[in-house]
Amino acid sequence: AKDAFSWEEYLKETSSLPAPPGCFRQARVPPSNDFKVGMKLEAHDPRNSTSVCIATVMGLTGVRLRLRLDGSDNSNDFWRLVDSADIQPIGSCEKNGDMLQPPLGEGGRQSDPRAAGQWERTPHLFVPPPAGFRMNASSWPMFLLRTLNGAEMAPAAAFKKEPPKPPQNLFRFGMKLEAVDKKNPYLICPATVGEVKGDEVFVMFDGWRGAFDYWCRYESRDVFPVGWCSLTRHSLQLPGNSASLPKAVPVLPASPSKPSRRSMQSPYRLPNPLPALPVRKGVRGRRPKSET
Ligand code: MLZ
Repeated sequence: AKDAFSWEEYLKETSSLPAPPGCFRQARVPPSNDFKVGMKLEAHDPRNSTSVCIATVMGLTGVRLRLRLDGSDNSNDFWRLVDSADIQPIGSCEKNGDMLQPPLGEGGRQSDPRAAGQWERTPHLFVPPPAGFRMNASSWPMFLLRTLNGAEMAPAAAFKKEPPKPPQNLFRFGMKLEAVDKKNPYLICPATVGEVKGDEVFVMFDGWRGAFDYWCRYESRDVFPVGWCSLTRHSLQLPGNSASLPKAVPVLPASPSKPSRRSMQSPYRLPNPLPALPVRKGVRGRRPKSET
C-alpha cells in the first residue's frame, strides 16, 4: 500500500536513530514459524508462571503464536515467540518430573488437595489445569485425556532456542524500536525509549500520549529492533497522531551509573505523560478507530 509505514522516512522526519540490534534479546536472524493452527504444546500459564498447561495454537502472526490454554475461554489468549522459553513440546513437563502441583481454581485459590492426590495416581497426566479451568477439579484428568486424544502436537523442531540476553542494558534515551502493546498484545507499534534506569527501559508509544507506555527489563521479549515486523511479516501499527514527538531526540553516550542525570541532561527531555499537543493534519496516517 502506498501509505504503508516507512521507518526510513519516519526516522528522518523525527531526526531519530533506531536502537541497535545488540540492545535486544532477539535473534539476529529471526527464526522460522513452523507451527500450525490447532497444534498443542505446553506453556507456562501467564497468570501463574510456575504452572505449566496444555495450550493450543489459535493463530500465527509473524514469528509469534496466539495461544489459548485448553480448558479456558477466548478471553485470556496470549502471544509468545516461537523461540520463547515459556513454551515446550507436550511431554516436556513429565520428562522433567517437575509437574505435580495442585490446580489453581477461580481467583488463584488452591483447590481441594484430594483432587491433586487423584492426579498422583495418573502419572501421565502430571499437568495442572489452567487458572481459568471451570469444571470440578476431579474432572481434569479426563478433560486432559480428551483434549490430547487425537490432537496434533507441535513437533520439537518447531520450538527454537531462546536467544541469550545482551550482557547489559544498551538502550539509550530517544532510540526507536518496535514494541508489543501490552494492553493490545496482538499489536506491535513504533516506540521510543523514554528513559533508562538500571536494567529497566521505559517504552513510549509514538503518538499515544503515554496511555500505553510501560517499563520493562532490557532483555524483554516484547521489544524488537526497527525492521523486525517487516522482516518477520508481522503487521506494524502506524504511530498514533495524538501528540507529536520533538523534532530532534539526541541519542546520548552511555553512562550506566547515572541514569537519571543522563536523561536530565537532554534538552529535549519529555515530560511524562506527554502533554496534549495540537494534532498535525495528515502527517502519519489515521488513528485506528475504536478504543478497544
Ligand atoms: N483499540 C485501540 C488500539 C490502540 C493501540 C495503541 N497502541 C500503542 C485504539 O484504537 O485506541
